[in-house]
Amino acid sequence: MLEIHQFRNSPFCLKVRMAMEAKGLIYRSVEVTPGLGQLSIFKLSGQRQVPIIIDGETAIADSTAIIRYLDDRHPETKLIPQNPKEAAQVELIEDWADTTFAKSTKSALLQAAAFDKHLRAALIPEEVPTYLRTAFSNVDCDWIGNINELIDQDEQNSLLSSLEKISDVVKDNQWLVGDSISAADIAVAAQLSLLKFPCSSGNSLKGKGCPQFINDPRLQSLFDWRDKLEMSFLEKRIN
Ligand SMILES: N[C@@H](CCC(=O)N[C@@H](CS)C(=O)NCC(=O)O)C(=O)O
Repeated sequence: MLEIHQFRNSPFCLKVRMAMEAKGLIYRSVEVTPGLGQLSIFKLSGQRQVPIIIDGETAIADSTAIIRYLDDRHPETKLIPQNPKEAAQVELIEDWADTTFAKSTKSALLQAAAFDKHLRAALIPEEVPTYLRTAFSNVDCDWIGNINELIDQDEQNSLLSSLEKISDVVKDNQWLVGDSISAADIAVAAQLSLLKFPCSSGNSLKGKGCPQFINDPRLQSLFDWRDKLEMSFLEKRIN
């Protein structure tokens, strides 16, 4: 059976889980403890980052490479379109989501977590010992100084502006590129998880995230679109 080695709340790991679910693949998740646990990732794949997937004797790292690997072996639901123009559009959107978008969502979540001890507590992986979890979630915000000084406000404004445009697109279109699901939809939906955690993040995190995005009425269609996408995977699994 396919295995994904992951940090549960990593958007890149969610991206790979969504790709496997879109294809209806059965897989097993292996939780990795940040730090020490990454030694096993290094042994398996020659690099330390998650996600990796294990398919028999083969280990593949990097969410983008993993999706191409899965598309070659399980072409049922192609996530990279055959049409060259659409394939190019998908690659551009996926690359934006994995880089610019990922960087800005991470800063936004860091900012939100600095002010919300419940969010901080929920974000710490279960694999981390309880005494450390408690200590970390109770740390006062002073430790980070004035977090607003660390946050690039232009970056956050530009993120908001890009998301509003995508939100308008998904009001009238089910998919970002062409007429079927692609890696573009999955990459964007996965990174959105840090702004508002989806149901699949579990009870302690679902619906939590960055209040300035969660409460923005212009982004509601985007979060609804993401939730609908996740729901369609769940229905696929049940049927
Ligand atoms: N380009 C990689 C990025 C993966 C990545 O950034 N993984 C993070 C978790 S979200 C990680 O493993 N961080 C731990 C580290 O860098 O040591 C991909 O698309 O899979």
